Amino acid sequence: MAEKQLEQTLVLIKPDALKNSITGFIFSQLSELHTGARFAATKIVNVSRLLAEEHYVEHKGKPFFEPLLDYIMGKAHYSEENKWKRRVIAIVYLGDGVLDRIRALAGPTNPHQAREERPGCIRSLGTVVPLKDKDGKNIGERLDNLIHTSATTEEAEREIKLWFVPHDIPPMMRVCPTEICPTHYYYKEGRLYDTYEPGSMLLLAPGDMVWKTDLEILRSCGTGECKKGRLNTVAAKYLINRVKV
Ligand code: 3AN
Repeated sequence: MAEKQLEQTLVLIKPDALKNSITGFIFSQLSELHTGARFAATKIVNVSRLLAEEHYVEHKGKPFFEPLLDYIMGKAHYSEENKWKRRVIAIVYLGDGVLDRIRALAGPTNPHQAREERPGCIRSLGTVVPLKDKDGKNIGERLDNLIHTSATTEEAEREIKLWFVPHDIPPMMRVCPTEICPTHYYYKEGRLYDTYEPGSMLLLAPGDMVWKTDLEILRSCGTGECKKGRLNTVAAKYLINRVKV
């Protein structure tokens, strides 16, 4: 009998939830008792612009894109003086039906709508912040909705691979295929190198375990200038918590 594919989802506890100390409430809501979901991985992340842009790539170009980046990077909730507090908690959950169950507990994207339609859901505790341009003209809203949760199986896979490396997740809890990296990869300003360049960061070394798709992207990039978008989907993760953001 073929082994059953485990269902996985990514949850981000965003800076407004941390600032308002409702992390415990969220963990409790998402507990195995309520959702059947089991923790597979968790990490505290100082979100870089690179990672934020990749996470919200589908919203690039929309009027709320820049405020959305400031929000997930913690800039909207923590001043420059308190920038060390800017972080999110990223969690991988596994279990039957976790995508839908956790999305249902999170509730609608817009906290006003959440309060109206699903009182008591997590996002019903969020806020909607009006956005104005420098002349005071209304330019939309920022939805401070406390948590992110993957929308589909495909999105969960893309997002988990963006935030986590295989060894963040116990081997029996990994859903996506892995491969052993046979070579060195260094990264600097959107370029890939196979030997150390001054100022570059080592992304991978021979023997490292990586997502199969990461290696496919790195191989297709070759060295030097790469189709930036694709390289950044891989580089963003290996730079997590390695450089000040
Ligand atoms: P969800 O987080 O419910 O899956 P998405 O993926 O459509 O919703 O949007 C991701 C994030 O982008 C939302 N959590 C919200 O912060 C922001 N966002 C989405 N739509 C809007 C909008 N119309 N105005 C402002 N922010 C938005």
